[in-house]
Amino acid sequence: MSEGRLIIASNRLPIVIKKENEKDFSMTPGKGGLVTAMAPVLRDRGGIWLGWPGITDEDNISDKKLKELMDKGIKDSGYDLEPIIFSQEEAEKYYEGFSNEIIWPLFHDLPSLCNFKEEYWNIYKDVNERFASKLTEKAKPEDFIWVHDYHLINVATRLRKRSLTNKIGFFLHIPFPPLDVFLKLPWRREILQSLLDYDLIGFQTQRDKRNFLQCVRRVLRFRVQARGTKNMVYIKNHNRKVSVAAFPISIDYDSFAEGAESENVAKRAWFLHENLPNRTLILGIDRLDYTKGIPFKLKAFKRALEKYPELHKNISLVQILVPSRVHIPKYRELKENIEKLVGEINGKFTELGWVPVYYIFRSMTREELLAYYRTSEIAFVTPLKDGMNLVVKEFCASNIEETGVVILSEFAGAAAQLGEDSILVNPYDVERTADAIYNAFTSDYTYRKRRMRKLRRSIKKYDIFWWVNEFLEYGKEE
Ligand code: GDG
Repeated sequence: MSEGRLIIASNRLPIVIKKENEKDFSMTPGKGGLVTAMAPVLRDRGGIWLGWPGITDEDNISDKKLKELMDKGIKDSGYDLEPIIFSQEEAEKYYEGFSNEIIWPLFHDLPSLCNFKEEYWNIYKDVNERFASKLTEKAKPEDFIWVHDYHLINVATRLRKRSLTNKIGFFLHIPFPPLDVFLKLPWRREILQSLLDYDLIGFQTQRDKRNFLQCVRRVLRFRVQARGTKNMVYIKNHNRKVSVAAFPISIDYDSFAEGAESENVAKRAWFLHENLPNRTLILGIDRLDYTKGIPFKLKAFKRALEKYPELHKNISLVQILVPSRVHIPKYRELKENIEKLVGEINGKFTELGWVPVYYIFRSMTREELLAYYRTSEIAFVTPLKDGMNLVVKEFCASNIEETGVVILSEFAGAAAQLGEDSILVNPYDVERTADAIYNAFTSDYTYRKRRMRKLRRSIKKYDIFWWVNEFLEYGKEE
């Protein structure tokens, strides 16, 4: 690969524009790990980030206003933003439809939640074509194009049709399902063929990579060639060689560790402790999503209180639920179900001076989040399936006293890296997860210290900067 610029395409831009009223728009710059990690590379190599700023054509933003907000969002960052504004129909059928009602549930092994509609697939391809058209316009032949996630799987196919010869990489942030689940997708051949139009395909874990390779072998009957290194395999797609590897995503470890030590976070953490004295806090932070397994988690907590009376008055679950996709009926139902379970637990067990579950339904500032991470003794991370799960890594990085314990679902991508030093659970197994809570609660200091040190060391070593470099290094290989 050449040393050209880096061109990133992702569904969302690293800024969000929102219509406030008839005349006004607001702009919030993204602060996630991906933006932080990409920023230095984009600055060094120069580049462009393409994506959706969050508004549709019905919001009627003027070109001038859009440019003004874009410029403000990336000021002095050394790269450009290229907005793709969707129509209302595209937002509904490509984003909410194909991406979130088909790929998202299917790839999380929940085919019964899929709404397979041909129309969604057609609009998905159209939107991928729009990204490809913009990329063709902007990319020079030596630039490396890095496409992110399940919304844009079809982009490389569209670029190849336009005879673009750039090296193109793709990273899937969510899991790749096993063969028997993937086979249910009506467009299974097209999706696999689309992925094989990339030069490099990155998955979160070896599990996802294996699932993908099995689908390629069985559905397309392609040969898969292992190379010398453990991680990398090649697939011959006609006259091109496609590289496939696992790259577990991570966080900006230092910024969490340093943030947790800051005075403001320490003050907030102290305040939380003051209000909840002599109590072990077990923390869950999840986006409102059925893949996060929150009802099972609550049932396990309830079961733990039933089985182990010594937990009464000595432990509280802080469950932070971050609003997401709330206009979709399935998500609203999930929220109601969660709130009903919280009500049941608190109704049954609350005593004077002790509330078993603190339930918070809103977004947090980063400082608040860090204070909860720092104050809690146990992380309770039990998704039914998750590409990686960054919350667990953030909890460990923020656990500067190194005495925290992690209860982790074996179905989170993070389990491959952190499983050995966590208490692993099958989230569907309420009885054993309840026991895991008790074990975490009663685990001794030396045991906690040893394991948390190892967890933190591993997350520090393989941080988000490692991840970006690793992917781009592989991208350079011939
Ligand atoms: C997808 C994959 C994969 C959450 N609430 C607040 C807040 N957050 C931040 C957390 C964390 C992130 O959001 C959530 O990341 P996860 O990894 O847990 O989950 P997804 O959003 O589903 O992400 C996942 C990830 O992509 C990366 O590849 O790990 O498997 O599903 O960083 O801190 N941040 C703030 N306030 C909140 O209220 N500030």
